[in-house]
Amino acid sequence: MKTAVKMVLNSGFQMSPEAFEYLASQRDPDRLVEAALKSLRSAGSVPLVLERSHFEASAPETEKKDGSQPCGCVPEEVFGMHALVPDLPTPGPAQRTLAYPVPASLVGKNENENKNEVERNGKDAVEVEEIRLISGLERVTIKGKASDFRDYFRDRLEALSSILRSRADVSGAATVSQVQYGIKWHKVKFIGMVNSKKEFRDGTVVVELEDKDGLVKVTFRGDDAIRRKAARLLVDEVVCILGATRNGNSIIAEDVIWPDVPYLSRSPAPATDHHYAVLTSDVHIGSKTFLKDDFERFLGWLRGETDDPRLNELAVNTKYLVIAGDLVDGVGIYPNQEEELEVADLCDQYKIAAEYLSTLPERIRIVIIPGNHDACRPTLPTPPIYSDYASPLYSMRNVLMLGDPSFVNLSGATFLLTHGRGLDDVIPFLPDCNFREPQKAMVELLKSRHIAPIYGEKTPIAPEPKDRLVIDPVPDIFHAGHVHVEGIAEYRGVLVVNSGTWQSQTKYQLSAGIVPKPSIVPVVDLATMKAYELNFS
Ligand code: D5M
Ligand code: FE
Ligand code: ZN
Repeated sequence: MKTAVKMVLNSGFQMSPEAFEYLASQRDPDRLVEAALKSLRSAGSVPLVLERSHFEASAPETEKKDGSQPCGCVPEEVFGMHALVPDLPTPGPAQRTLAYPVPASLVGKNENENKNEVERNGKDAVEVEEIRLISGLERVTIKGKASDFRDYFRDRLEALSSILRSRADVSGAATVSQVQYGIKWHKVKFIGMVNSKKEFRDGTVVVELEDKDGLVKVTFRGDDAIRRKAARLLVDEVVCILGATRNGNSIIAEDVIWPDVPYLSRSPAPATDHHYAVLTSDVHIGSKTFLKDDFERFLGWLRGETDDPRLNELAVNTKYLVIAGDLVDGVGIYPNQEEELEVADLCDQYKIAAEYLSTLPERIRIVIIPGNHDACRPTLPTPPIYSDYASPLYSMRNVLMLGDPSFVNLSGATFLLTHGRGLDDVIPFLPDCNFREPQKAMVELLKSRHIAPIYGEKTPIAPEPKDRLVIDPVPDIFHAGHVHVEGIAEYRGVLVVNSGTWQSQTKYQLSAGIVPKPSIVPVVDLATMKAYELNFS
């Protein structure tokens, strides 16, 4: 019971007396807590106080009785083949955390293959190979009017406020426009969006926070701890400020609370056998600096062409290959790019990409999202790569083309996939972050619960009615690329992976002092969530 209660409190929740009584009457209270926390995490928005029902729902008998999925995902709609994708309706707010099963036809499975899998694994292969799409196929078109931006930022404020309010330490927080100035040195606690940030010579930082009806000035000065928090604050992110009113128009900050992810001890994903997800990105096929030999060696390994039994074991059990953008180098991405292209035609680049990927066994399901070099619109969120250009990929039965960002559950592990363009914008503003260790900045994005918090830098954002760049639900694995430097971190039970590149240093990168770390591939064991790094250079 002690462990169970500790787990609840460490995760930022409180527990009702009925819930406590119920847990105390159970044989394995810590297991129940673990299961309940896991299912709450997959459900996205979380309550402040855990009730008896939260634990009851996680009891194994209940699960068996009604056959419901632990995360409450409703299989409302079944996707057909890729051809159906452009006709999908714009998802409404209620669909944010819904999951859809992707039928076997979409991921290309045939009966014989199934039979072999069943024989090898001794269990039902359909269950093992489950791919559930949470989001990533939306195609929302917007006009980009001023009112669209207003509504977009209002939704961002609302979504991140609601994540903040699920934290026990934010309970009772007001909003910016509810802050009362009347009394001198009156304690205040409120949630708002950072509107601006100014640093003065003496180290004082003044931040303006806003909500839809008001604006307050907050001053950060004093000890190192509060200065560090001020330094970490990003414009356009949403936080909770604790402080005191000083006079009629300003507040002295005492603490900042970010939305963050709740701490959850990781229990292994439902995959019980060692199934691997191979994560990569930034292949840049078509570029003169594409490391063809290394990439071919990598594909050879996935096909099982290696003498090393340990490496072969990883390849044979690889279920998924995830490509987080910049599959090709594209055309017209930067001035004079043609001088650095080996293949000048965009369709030819995708043809070559499909030829490469077609050499892999069909049992490996390939998930591809767009990067800024791919054939797609330049704004985030980005729908899947245009089928007009990448038709050879769309014809592959084992390829799933998704947008940026995407939430997809592979064999029980929820992946957040994004190319990572937001990293270019946040790294220069984040203390202790740099382009040599992009995984550190990715951890900061998890704390902000947003993949592109700063508006108006390099990454254009489409003002859709719902802010799909909010990190919700909390993923098991956060996978990005773009920076061309491979790196892995673990943060509060989330495996954070930047999957590097297959491109050597470009002229631009040389002039900007960017040193890529190419040809290294992170491989994740979905049963243990351990990541390996394989070097193909
Ligand atoms: O981006 C690879 C990395 O190089 C990423 O960190 C951005 C940086 N990069 C590349 N080209 C530019 C330009 N023109 N301006 C600023 N930063 C750049 P990739 O998406 O592969 O080009
Ligand atoms: Fe790239
Ligand atoms: Zn990129």
